[in-house]
Amino acid sequence: MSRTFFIGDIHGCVEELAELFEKFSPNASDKVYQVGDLINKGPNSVATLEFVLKHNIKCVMGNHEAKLLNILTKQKTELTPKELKLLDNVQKPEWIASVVSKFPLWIDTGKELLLHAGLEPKKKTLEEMNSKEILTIRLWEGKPWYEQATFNGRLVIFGHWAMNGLVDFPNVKGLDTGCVYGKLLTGYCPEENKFYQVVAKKIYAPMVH
Ligand SMILES: [Mn+2]
Repeated sequence: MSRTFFIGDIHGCVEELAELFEKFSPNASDKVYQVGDLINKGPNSVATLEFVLKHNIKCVMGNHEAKLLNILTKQKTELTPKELKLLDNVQKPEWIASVVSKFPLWIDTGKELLLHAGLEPKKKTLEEMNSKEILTIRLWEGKPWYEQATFNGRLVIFGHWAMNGLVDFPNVKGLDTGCVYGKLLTGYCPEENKFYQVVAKKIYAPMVH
């Protein structure tokens, strides 16, 4: 039986990504996906994307990829200090942009729905949802979005919420376990109903929002 593997937020932690990938050890018929936020904050955004391309890992857009794409549409003089910092944190921003601009906002495998932050409650279709919410939602009216939204019986898989940590309910899995903050990189295989985890080699960035 072929397996599916979903990987959480990487933020340039390519060594931990390689270790997690090795732990899962996909064969040729297995499919590997990633929840977005591959770049920025951590040690090596370029090597992370090279790894993803080499191993045919299918990724959705994260808010950090979207931010970089937005930054590159502006003049340098228009950028905020935070935007300049992002640009400074990634090597080869133009090359990164050419790769991540192809990432979709969501991937529907027919069994699982993969997106970066979550679903906007009270909307029936993904097309109706605000893309900003898909990329950044955490709370909706003061409560986690996943207590208020489901999607056509799919297992919804998301990242983006390192402070909240691992989310493990039958219909929803949250995979951002803060690797770049010195915690864990997490993957999930639905066929095995199993989480795979790797401990971060160090604290690469302080946990702030
Ligand atoms: Mn994010």
